[in-house]
Amino acid sequence: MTDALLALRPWEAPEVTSWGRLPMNAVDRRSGALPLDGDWRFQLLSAPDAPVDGPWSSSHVPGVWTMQDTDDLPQYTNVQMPFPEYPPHSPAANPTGVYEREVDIPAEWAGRRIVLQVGAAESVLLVHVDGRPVGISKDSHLAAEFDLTGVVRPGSPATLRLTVVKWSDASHIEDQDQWWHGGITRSVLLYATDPLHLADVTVRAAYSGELRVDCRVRDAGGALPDGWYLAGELDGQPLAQDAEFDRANVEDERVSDFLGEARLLTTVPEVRTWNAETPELYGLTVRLHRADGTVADTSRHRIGFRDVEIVGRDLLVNGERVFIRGVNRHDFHPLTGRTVSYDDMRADLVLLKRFGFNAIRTAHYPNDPTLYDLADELGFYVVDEADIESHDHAHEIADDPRYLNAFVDRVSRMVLRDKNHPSVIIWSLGNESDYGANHDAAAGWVRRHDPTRPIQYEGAAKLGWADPELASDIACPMYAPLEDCVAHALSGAQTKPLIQCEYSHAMGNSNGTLADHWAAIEATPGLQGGFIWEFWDHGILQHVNDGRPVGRGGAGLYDNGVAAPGYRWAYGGDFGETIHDGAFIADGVVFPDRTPKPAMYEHREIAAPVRIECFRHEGVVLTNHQHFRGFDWLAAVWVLSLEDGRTLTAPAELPELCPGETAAVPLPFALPEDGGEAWLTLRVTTAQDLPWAPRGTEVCVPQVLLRAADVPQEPVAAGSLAAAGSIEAAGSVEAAGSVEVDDEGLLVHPLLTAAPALSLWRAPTDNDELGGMAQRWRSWGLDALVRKVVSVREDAGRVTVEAEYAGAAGVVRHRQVLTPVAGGVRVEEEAELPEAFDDVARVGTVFETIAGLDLLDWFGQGPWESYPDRSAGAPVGHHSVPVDGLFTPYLRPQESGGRHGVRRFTLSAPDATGLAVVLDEPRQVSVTRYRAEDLTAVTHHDELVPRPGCVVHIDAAHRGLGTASCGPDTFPSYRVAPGVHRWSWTLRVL
Ligand code: IPT
Repeated sequence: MTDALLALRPWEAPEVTSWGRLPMNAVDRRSGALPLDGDWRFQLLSAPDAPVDGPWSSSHVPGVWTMQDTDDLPQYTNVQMPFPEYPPHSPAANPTGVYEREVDIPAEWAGRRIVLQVGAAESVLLVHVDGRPVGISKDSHLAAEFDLTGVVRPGSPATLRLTVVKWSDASHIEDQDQWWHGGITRSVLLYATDPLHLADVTVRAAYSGELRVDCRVRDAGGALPDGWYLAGELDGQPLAQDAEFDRANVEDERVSDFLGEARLLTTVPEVRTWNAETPELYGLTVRLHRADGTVADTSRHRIGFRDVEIVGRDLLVNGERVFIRGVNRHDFHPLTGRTVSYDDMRADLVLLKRFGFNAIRTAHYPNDPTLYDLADELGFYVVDEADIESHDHAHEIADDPRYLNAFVDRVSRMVLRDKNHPSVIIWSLGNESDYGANHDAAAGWVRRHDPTRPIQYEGAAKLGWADPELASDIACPMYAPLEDCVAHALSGAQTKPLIQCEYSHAMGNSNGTLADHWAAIEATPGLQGGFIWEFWDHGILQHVNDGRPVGRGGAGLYDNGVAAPGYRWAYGGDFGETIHDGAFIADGVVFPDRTPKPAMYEHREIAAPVRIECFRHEGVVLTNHQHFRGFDWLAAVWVLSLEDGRTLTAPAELPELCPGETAAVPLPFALPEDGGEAWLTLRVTTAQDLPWAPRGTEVCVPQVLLRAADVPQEPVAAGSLAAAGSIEAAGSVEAAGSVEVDDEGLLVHPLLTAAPALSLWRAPTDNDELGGMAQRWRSWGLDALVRKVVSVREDAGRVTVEAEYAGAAGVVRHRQVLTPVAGGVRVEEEAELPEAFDDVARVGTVFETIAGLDLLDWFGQGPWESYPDRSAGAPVGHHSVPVDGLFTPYLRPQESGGRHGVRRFTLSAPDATGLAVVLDEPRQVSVTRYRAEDLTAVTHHDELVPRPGCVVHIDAAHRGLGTASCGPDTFPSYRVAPGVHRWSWTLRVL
């Protein structure tokens, strides 16, 4: 017998968005339900209509089968679809998971309405109970509910079968930039209600304290009995009901199960309002009472009082133009794929709070419902995005009437689910799906249903940032050049808030110019922020030997961003996929184990609630850079770092400042007259335990220069090198001893295994590769320059070495002047780059040391990795990090581990022997175990073999990181120009 559901072939019918599925609503049924999570019987079929006759294995629910014990493995594509069929078609080979289990329907549910909720299944769900067809659902990231009342018998077992078809018409509108999986990704449960039940609750809680709660009731038939009433309470205080139920017209027998609606109203005096800084919540309970006063149904909510509106070109929360310091977040876990636990989500948000983020875009689908509870509680502004991305076939689908239902269905179901969350401030119609009538239809639905929030859609906004006709209230571009944003804001034509839905692509070693972006955003009315792409590096933990995903049992097999030996973080292509998009999936600000990348520290500082504006004779000028609160949640300590090695600390008293206010506080120290360059840092921490940070958690480390370094003394070298000046800030320059060079003019030194040589290249970052720079560098031959010594001259102990470094597209002239100084050698260098080398990676020195020098101490920016266009998060000070801890393990090995603004450093062994280097001025330095070519020779971090010694780079100039893997390159001011570069440094033995 043909199965009725299968006979519909719903996987090839975009018009069919569901069948037998209950309307979405905001009544939370998670408590008091019968959980059905756990191991289910499982068969993976080759196609949805293949017979279910194989042996049963088992599969964990919630979970994706692609990360469990099947042959259907994860596959990563970005824009391209993983199969060639055009919409609405799907491939004949279509993995289909059949999940089965028995459920004992509680006897006490007799007479009640029994509902099955499937949290999420991708991409088509077919439900059978005891072999009978019950329903169909699509929309992979929202729950589906089915009424089983007439299908199951309380007190008896029932067999549930959930069939999940992986590929369908819906896949074409779920073409997000992420791994493709199949399975049931969120919890499954059963619950029971009275037949007459709360069908939906809609809360409007305003900044003024006004509260309106609209409740709908339904029954499977019949009229609303007399005397039933609704009651509610807010934090224990009863709410007034404004009127009787407004009943539906039930005279017409054919009228649906909708019975009526009622409203609860109140105004809370002196309401504690909600915003992302002080997320005050109230507990709302709504009860449906029978005529005798007993409770028929209850719905509990945590609500927040706040307003969202657009006034002019500003998005206002509670009347304030708030900055949106956002990130795009997928539901992701390296062991479970798309299934995330409460603890995981909480950890995500706690980390984001600690690093200054205040907003999340739920890219590119509604995230797990718990995420919104946590956003309400911890304080985030959420752009809630519908599960629509038709990237590969965007143009065909946006106006395809066969997909009209799906667009409206997905957007409206998201709104119906999430409308009561104070955190949700904007609805997004989806991502990268062109723009068509289907979007306007969905936008129309939202505008009517929820006029309290703006909508945004990048695909519409890009047709005209100021165009009022388009279905986007926000100008929400992705990866727009900063100058375009500023120009728009200054043009006089801006009509909508400009908040980039994606910017600062965090792939590999990236997020260059973030601080420049924020300087412009804060200085330019009309610019309000954006959402970094993205939170996660989606590396899946994989066994190296057999290439299988590790799955749920892998906890503990990674640490500090690195997989344990024998494992690695898989990216596109690592599961044998032929169609894939490689490491483009590793583009987050955290590693797959949630270890923050250095860019997170950059963000934290940019988002600092306390700013040091400047140091003036009257003291240190501080600003409260928040929107809603003072400094009472913060504690602080002053730290004075002197170049000579001294560090002084003093307690700090933060002034009472309202948001936006500035005040000068006295300098906490008498600045010592000696000691050279002096930096004052305010180390700001949490003053008490917060839900997202224990007391004492560092919040920011703003800094101000109190005294600049002494001006270098008289030049010492002859000729054009003189311009480089002395590298000695305070030391003597008298010649001492001699310098030894070999036949090639290369320095011979007992602590060096490779002599100082010129370096113009770095292991290309993802930005360098995808932005085309790496290709140019290779074509110029920068990765394989051939050195030829031209002359070696000795003059009074000083050796001058002239050399040429030849690449395919030009020759670089290089001169080193080696002067013996007490305990070491001063190296003065000059390199002249031909015009053809107009944008190189670096100009500097590279040398290698003997093994055993395992600790780097430096005075400069740190302790985090920093680069010329990403150095705001690294204060100047005395830092000390083991060499092995300096390298950042980006998933695809690349330039990594640099430190910006280094003035001097030592590399030492445990017995304090080693070397010391003093630089002529603050320089980019890196000390790692890898040569640039070591990093480029491999594709994954686990393949790297550390060298025993150190590879040390001292750069006169180093190209910024930019974000060119997707978006703008670094600014011209951070690029390395051709022509003459000069630098100098002194090497001494400790
Ligand atoms: C943009 C996508 O919206 C996002 O999902 C991700 O793919 C990002 O880029 C890059 O990682 S689309 C891009 C083609 C601009």
